[in-house]
Amino acid sequence: MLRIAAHTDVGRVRAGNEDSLLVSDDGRLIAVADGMGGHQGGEVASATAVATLRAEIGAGRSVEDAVVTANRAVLERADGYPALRGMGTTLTAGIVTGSSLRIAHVGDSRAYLLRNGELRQVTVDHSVVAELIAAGELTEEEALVDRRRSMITRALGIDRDVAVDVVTVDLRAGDRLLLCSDGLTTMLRDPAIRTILGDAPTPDAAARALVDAANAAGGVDNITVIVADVTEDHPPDGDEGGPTEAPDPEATEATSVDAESDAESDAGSDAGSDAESDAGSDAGSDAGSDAGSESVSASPPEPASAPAPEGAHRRRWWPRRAPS
Ligand SMILES: [Mn+2]
Repeated sequence: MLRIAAHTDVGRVRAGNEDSLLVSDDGRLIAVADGMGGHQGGEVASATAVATLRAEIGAGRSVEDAVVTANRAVLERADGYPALRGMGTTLTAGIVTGSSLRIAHVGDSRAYLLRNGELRQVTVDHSVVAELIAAGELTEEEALVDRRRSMITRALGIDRDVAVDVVTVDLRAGDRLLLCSDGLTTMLRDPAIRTILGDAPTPDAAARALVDAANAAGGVDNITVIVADVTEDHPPDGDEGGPTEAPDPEATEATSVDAESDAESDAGSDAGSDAESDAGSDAGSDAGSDAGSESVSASPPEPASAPAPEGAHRRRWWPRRAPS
């Protein structure tokens, strides 16, 4: 089972926190979502995604089906609210089943595994820079300062169909898991994350230390982390599956861990100028040695055409597919 701590922080630049997180009461379901969109859109999108995820898992759906439903929920939430149009969110969700963690993932939030002192990213970023790195057109170093670094190639809330990556991690006692939004990973490189994660005595200490370090490095974005330690005893295998009636997303509320915030100044605009060229091919999805990876509900790619939705500042949608 997991011993979990979660922490979210507005950072030092943004005016509001558009990240959402979820830790279920039974400690089996964890998720991070990073919203995008003007006005309240980003907050609404990420909160809608995690609330829907929780409801769907509660209704017995698989984690990947729950993410597909969360996509529709974000889309439908914007219906009739022009201010919310164009909102979207990442979602990285993990559920413990038996002795493994099944992760469903869309966007550039991340899941990491720290095992025997080694840190491994177990999700693939759905971002322009990750695709360029995979294509050999950009180095990791160049990506850090590339103005396209906040552009994502997959998100919930953009299209009726969404491709969801699924990664399964076999858990071992002593493993430490990290789910985080890009507000952590744009501030801290993997070696720094590994050191902080490895040194902290408890998940709570690790979560706080990671947020503190991201803020110390600038805190230019909202920072959300969930740290989970795998302990010896696994609970009886949970039930995943078994159809039930449709859940009401409004009936549940996402767990949110509020953090002290020192928001100041203006959210500013790191929105660079707009799209050019082609985002290149899909990033390969080699999630590492003992993590199986697959993709579900893939939809055929459509030609890029529409511009990024107005108001989608900060986190930006890369319009490889025309938003419906
Ligand atoms: Mn972010």
